[in-house]
Amino acid sequence: MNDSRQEPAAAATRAEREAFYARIGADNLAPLWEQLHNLVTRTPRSDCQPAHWSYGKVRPYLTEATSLITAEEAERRVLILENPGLRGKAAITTSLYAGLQAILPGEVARAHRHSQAAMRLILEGSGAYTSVEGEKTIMRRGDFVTTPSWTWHDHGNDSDAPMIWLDGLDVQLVAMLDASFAEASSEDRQELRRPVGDSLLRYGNGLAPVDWTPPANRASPLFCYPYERTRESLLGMQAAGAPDPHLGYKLRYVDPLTGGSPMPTMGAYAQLLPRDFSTASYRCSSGTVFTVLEGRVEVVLDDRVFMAEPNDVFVIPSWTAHRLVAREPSILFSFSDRPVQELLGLWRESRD
Ligand code: GTQ
Repeated sequence: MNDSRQEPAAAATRAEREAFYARIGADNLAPLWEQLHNLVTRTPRSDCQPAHWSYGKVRPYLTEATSLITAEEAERRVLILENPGLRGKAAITTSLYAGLQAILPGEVARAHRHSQAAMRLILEGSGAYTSVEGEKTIMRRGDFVTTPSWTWHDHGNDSDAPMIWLDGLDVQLVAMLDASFAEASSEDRQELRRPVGDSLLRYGNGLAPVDWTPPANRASPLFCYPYERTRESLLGMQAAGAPDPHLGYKLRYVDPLTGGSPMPTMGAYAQLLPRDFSTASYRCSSGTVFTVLEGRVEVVLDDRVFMAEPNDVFVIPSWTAHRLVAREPSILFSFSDRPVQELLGLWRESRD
């Protein structure tokens, strides 16, 4: 046969291979076979870890932050919720950012816009505002407020108490795509072009302006989803029938014009668990950030259990089996990258 044929690869020593890798490395090449199974895993393998932030623990730090820096100086006075498996990346999941923002009476967080979409879930206080594209929304506890990609937004507090909310942004998704743009406004507070509540009246009553056309940022024109309405829907569902064994009574926030998520990169959810209800084990491919609006929920993972109380935040990584056990009648808010995964045909769940 052909004597000039090359020796089979198995004959090469580790040292020979390493020398080869070093040589090709200098030419910006790498051997796939050394990492194939880390790149293409049988199931999701995430550096994101389950984590729990107790509001009782974090709240005093927020007070401390308010005495160390003004909202004006900080632009946004936020403590980032850093996932312990992703330290230094400002990430709560691999794809998403979360933080707790505090704004004191009289303070203003000046207007800016960026390609990152943001959502707020109001945890404490009542009566501060977010203005989005010239429309002011007065915020109350439990309200879900969006500032979609590239919309001007500023926050202010005309009430007489601090306001604290959970911020969720698609920072890591946008960074991964190298698609971050940002711009500061010349005005601290946007000039208002529409009355308070305008978008709720135009888009939140099962109606829409007859000539409505979808915006370029593919976001819902409805910016505020008042908690009293969300709560009413959850309680109505509870009165009408049995809960889903894995999810309890769970609703998703929608863009009323498309039925899709309020913003293309993040989905948001509200979930009611009756007292003593225990969800069956569940996991999905979207790492999910939760906060408790009402009640107390025991979060049961394979290797740990923790109790989530009102305003606590916790995160369940991708493909991590968990059960939620309501020790009191409970309402949870959550958000994730699920709409992105669904659009890309990637999203999966397992109802074990
Ligand atoms: O309120 O605009 O937590 O731009 C991070 C970045 C909040 C905001 C954050 C932001 C904002």
